[in-house]
Amino acid sequence: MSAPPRVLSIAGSDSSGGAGIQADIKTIAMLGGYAMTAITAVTAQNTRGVQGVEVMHPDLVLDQVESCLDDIGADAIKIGMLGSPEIAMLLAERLDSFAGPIVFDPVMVATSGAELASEATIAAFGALMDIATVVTPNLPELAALTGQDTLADEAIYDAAGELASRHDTVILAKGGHGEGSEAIDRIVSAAGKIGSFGHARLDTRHTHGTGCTLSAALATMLAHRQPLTHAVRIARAFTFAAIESAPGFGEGNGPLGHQAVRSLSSE
Ligand code: PXL
Repeated sequence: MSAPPRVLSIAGSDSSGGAGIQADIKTIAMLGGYAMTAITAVTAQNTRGVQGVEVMHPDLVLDQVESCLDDIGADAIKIGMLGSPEIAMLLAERLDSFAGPIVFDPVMVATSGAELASEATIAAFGALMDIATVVTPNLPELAALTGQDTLADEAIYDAAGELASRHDTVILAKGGHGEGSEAIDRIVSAAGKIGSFGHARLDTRHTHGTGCTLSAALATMLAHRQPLTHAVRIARAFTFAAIESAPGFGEGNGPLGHQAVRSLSSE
């Protein structure tokens, strides 16, 4: 058996196991990758909300990254919750020389509504978008990153294109927070539209960790050396299947059912 592709997740810990580092490890492992982690913040959290947060010292975050890259190495990196602007800036500097794909999920708010990034941290997102291969904002995040309150459907491509050009990256604008019966995800590079994927909107409150799952799945498929649009296709299929397999835990926005999804990487 050949060695699994190595994926480093740099993100926050979610004690309830639905989002953040925990969702990433489950996703990476289910898709045949080897998961490593650098924890930026520890949250006390459940399906109802976030009860506490402690952000790691920036040096310890960087030490975790260094420990992984210096010895085992990584075929792809996923970046999620950052914790502080200092952590964001240090990571941008350190990962500028990383040769593999970097997926940056610009996490701002949890599904429960809890704030996961301060304004100062969001202001530092630009440096990470500059070094990212793909950035995966949802619609509220895309609006915020382009200085708008909300985004009409017709404005999504332009906003994503503007962001892609400004940071010379690819934007996967996730449509899950939009209106209508179909959720449309759009992929745009600095050179223009790459494609779009639609899926019937799923009517469920169990979506805690959906963004983390999608970005970790995308990083894993890129680590498997899949071309970008195919990697997005598999990552979406995995995420939708995990939503459909949600165990129904908790009184709020429950976790996905990562364990129920098998062998999508060989599809
Ligand atoms: O899905 C956003 C997210 C990212 N990181 C952590 C989280 C969440 C959502 O709850 O808890 C640690």
